[in-house]
Amino acid sequence: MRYYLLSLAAAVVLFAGIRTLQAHCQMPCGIYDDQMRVHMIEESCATIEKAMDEIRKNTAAAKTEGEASLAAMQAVRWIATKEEHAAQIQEIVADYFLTQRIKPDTQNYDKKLELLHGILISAMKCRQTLDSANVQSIRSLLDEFSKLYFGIRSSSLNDDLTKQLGVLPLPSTIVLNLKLDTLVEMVSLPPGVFEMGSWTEGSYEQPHEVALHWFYIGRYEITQAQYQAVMGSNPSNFTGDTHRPVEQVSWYDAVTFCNKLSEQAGLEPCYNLSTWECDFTKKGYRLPTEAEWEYACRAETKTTYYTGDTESDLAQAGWYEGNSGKSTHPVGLKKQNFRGLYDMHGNVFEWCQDWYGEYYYNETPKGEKPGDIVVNPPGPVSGSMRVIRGGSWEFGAKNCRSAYRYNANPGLHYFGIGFRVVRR
Ligand SMILES: [Ca+2]
Repeated sequence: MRYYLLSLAAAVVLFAGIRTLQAHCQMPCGIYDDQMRVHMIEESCATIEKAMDEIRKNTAAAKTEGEASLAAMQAVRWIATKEEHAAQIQEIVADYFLTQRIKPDTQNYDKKLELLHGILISAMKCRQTLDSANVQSIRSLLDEFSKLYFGIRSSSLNDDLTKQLGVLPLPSTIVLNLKLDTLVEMVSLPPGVFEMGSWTEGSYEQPHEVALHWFYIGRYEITQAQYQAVMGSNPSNFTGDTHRPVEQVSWYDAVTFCNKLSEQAGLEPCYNLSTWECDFTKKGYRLPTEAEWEYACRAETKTTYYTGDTESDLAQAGWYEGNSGKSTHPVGLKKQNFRGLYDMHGNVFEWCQDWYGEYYYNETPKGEKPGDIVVNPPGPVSGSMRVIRGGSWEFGAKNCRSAYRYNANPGLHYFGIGFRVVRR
């Protein structure tokens, strides 16, 4: 009886293993749904735990031959289920997080690898044993990994700040379908602390720590098709493909677009179109603050560009003087960053919410206590120029750096300036 059970189990395990390999493609659908992947691992843990219980129950001594045979069948089903879910955990960790999401130049790289490796080992033990301690081990490793991956990344944060920054909401992407099936795709960024600025240029790029609440940001620059769908016109210089970014839009045009987009989505607009003030408490679309823009661009990297430090790294990520052929290009053709954003380097400069303050980084308001980190800095209270970021098709490599700051008159319509939107 025992031999029969074991050989049947082995056959089912083998079958389940093959089925798992065939059923999942290498590139999971919706690959930026990080939180969904974590949730799937949690669900698999619960299923494995239940399977372990059921297998134990069913392999306990049965009174009659009939009962034993039925129990054996039940146990085999649960073994297959346990096997399948442990394999799913291994697949998510190996094919999704380790292969696609965890990059060597991001913070806590070694620690993240160590935790993910631990999960792989524990999942393997779940396949081999009925010891639920292995499930607990996956849960605690996953919890630690999630804190590093999604959460606050500075040891200097206190509980108050952690509370203030909040947690990342689900879902991790939202898509607004405009007229003509024109989609505005937004990616959620987790709350966190990062070093804004660089030592490359003068003190106006003075590095300093900044904490940001979670927010959504457009995966792409706003395209001409999107602008046309919302505003009913396309002022761009480089026409011919409506997936190129819109340009020749002033800062005022950009925020007017944001308000109209909010109305279409049934959200409260952020801008007062008489005073041009932004109400950050509203849930509608708006331009990113300068800090939000750089946080989104860097996506945890500390290098000059999100792809590395050299000009050839930039060439992979963006359209700039060296590769643009003196024009914009359809959005999304270059390499995305770790958060799945495109064209943060080059193509068109992007309007930011902030007034430009040359010395703002040195004057950035500090928290109430010494050593506190500024949270969601909104930029100077007044000014004459607005910040633009990221460089453009006509600018050189150093102007496309993650930390590079530039500015323009908010009334300017220029063929090198467009924008992307954010919302809460
Ligand atoms: Ca850009």
